[in-house]
Amino acid sequence: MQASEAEKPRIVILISGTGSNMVAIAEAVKKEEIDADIVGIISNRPNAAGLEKAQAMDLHTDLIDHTLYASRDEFDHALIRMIEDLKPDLVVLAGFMRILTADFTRYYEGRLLNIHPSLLPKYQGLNTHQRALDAGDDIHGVTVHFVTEELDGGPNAIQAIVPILDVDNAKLLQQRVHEQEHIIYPIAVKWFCEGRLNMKGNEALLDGKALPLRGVQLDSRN
Ligand code: NHR
Ligand code: GAR
Repeated sequence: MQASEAEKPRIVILISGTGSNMVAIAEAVKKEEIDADIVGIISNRPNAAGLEKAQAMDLHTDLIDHTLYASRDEFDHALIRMIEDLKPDLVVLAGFMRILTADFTRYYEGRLLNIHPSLLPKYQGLNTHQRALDAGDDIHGVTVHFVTEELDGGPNAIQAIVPILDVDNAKLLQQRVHEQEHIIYPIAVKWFCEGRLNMKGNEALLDGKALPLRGVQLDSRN
């Protein structure tokens, strides 16, 4: 391997399901829009559809079944060991559905990103699309944020706003949010790999400047 290749940022992506965000990031790397190496895709679910998609893209995959561990602590420590074998510079949660312990989030602090389907700090946790509809909101969206111990509480890097339509339901809304996810997650990963995006204290910085609470905001209505 050439020295220049060896120096590329190393990305590990954690998934639990479909893996469409993983694919969006992998395609951006393949197209050289992101200058990085994806060194592994790790799933906690044996039947995650994303595993086959990763293999079809010739990416290294690993499986760590959380049901085989007695506690969250034991699972997270085994997960850290599996990730460390891959020596990542960045760990990306892409539809990874296990809450992580403080030991894990502290270990990867500042190099751990997640995508969450709401305009954080609104609607942390699960079932976000239905909750936005039930609240009568006229906008919804998706956020990429640095992961800290506080669930969906770490500093935001980038968001996309998605309009809520009169005819909407959770499924339709989720589909439109998903399209935006595939745009903003590769952007955030690219910024990180270029050294432009980082976390300091409890703030996300872009080009050395603290980002506002919501992060950089894209508006899909424009
Ligand atoms: N861990 C920490 N500490 N902080 C975050 O911000 C995290 C995290 C782990 C995952 C992704 C997340 C989201 O974007 C994420 C962010 C799963 C759950 C959950 O309740 C909540 C949030 C997120 C992912 N999981 C259940 C659990 O018991 C299991 C649900 C299932 O398997 O379907 O872990 O929203
Ligand atoms: C995405 O919509 C992501 O925002 C969401 O899961 C989906 C995964 O899709 N994440 C969460 O809900 C985290 N709690 P994907 O597997 O196709 O990338």
